[in-house]
Amino acid sequence: MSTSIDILISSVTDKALQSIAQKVKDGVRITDEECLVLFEKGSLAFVGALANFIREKLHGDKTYFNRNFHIEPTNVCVFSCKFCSYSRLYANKEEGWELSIEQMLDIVKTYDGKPITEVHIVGGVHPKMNMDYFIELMQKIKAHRPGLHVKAFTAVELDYMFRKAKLSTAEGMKKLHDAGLDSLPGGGAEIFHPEIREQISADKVNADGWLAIHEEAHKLGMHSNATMLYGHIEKYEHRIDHMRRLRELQDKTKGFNTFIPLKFRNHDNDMSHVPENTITEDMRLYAIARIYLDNFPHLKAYWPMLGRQNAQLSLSFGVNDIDGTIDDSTKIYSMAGSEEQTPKMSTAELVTLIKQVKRQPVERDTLYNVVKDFSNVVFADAENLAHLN
Ligand code: V47
Ligand code: SF4
Repeated sequence: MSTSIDILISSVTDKALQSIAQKVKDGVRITDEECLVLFEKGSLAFVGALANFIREKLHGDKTYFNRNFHIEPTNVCVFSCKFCSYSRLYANKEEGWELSIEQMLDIVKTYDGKPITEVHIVGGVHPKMNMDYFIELMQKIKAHRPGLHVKAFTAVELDYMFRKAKLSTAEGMKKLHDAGLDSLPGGGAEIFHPEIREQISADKVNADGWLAIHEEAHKLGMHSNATMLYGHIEKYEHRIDHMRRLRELQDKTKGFNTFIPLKFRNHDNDMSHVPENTITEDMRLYAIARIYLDNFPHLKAYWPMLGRQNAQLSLSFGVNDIDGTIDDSTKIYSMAGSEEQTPKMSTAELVTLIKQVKRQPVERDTLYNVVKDFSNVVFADAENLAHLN
């Protein structure tokens, strides 16, 4: 009996696409040139079917989410990324904020007794929030709630912190890890290729620096995520270059958990004249990333940025994770124009969203240990829960 991938292989007439489909069926890695063929010639249906084949081979219908919240210590930032709608030069009453350690601990305490497993801490690069400040924060969070997984600091924040403290990456990472830092989020990667990086975020850590920081974390046994800010001025070649660098590091360390493509949103920033990607292109990108990044276990659609309805759609294009409950604790995407102006979903809403597209909702912790399988959990008013935008 033919499987659906056999039917796909026999139905496609283009030889290059046919050979890529055969590789996917055989579990063979595709090359950069083949990835370009997918971007240039692969229809949404074709790349979607291949990505879905891989997703189901790896995870079946399992779709992960977690219960988390964010803390954004500040939006004051010494850098000036052109796509950023969030950063400010100073803290002032209207627009800039800078939280004290006590204020951040108070946020953590609002979740006392609630079944949250992760806090995600990222923000701007404040010239006065240094290594000691964040070591104290890590220690105090862990003293208050030892079981809470602390996923914190982009490589951009870490690079600045370590350089200011005159520490090597290895020394700095070890100090933060000892203080309670459990893993790294994937932010700050943007587009690695200098042709683009120099135009959109010239003054922050470059590709090699970003990769070296993640490699160091992996050496200490920590896991991390990787992102790519796509859909602006980059070309397909730049996306492939970005993913190749990640795939190479992952071959070496196996420390990445998840790849998270971040869709450029164009509201109120220095790149507002650049149109946003279409949803079709978003889905093609997710699918192609799933096909190319054969050594990444997970592919995440971050719903506060993509919108919950599109995140739901992405579950048919290779995605097997939609991040977490968030609890309206991040402003990065609402300020950049996302339709999710107060990003917050209850567990019931997330579960319903996943079930509506006939997938299996599984709560995970940050490291993808299963917390609870929600397949058979029925919420009283499930039909009314997923408020699609
Ligand atoms: O590095 C900033 C992006 C990132 C815009 O690891 C923008 O689990 C689109 O990395 N349009 C920070 N994107 C957020 C981040 C992240 C988010 C969720 C989960 C994880 C994880 C990591 O946000 C920045 C930048 O690439 N960003 N401005 C914008 N206008
Ligand atoms: Fe600063 Fe991050 Fe915004 Fe760049 S993206 S300006 S590093 S807050």
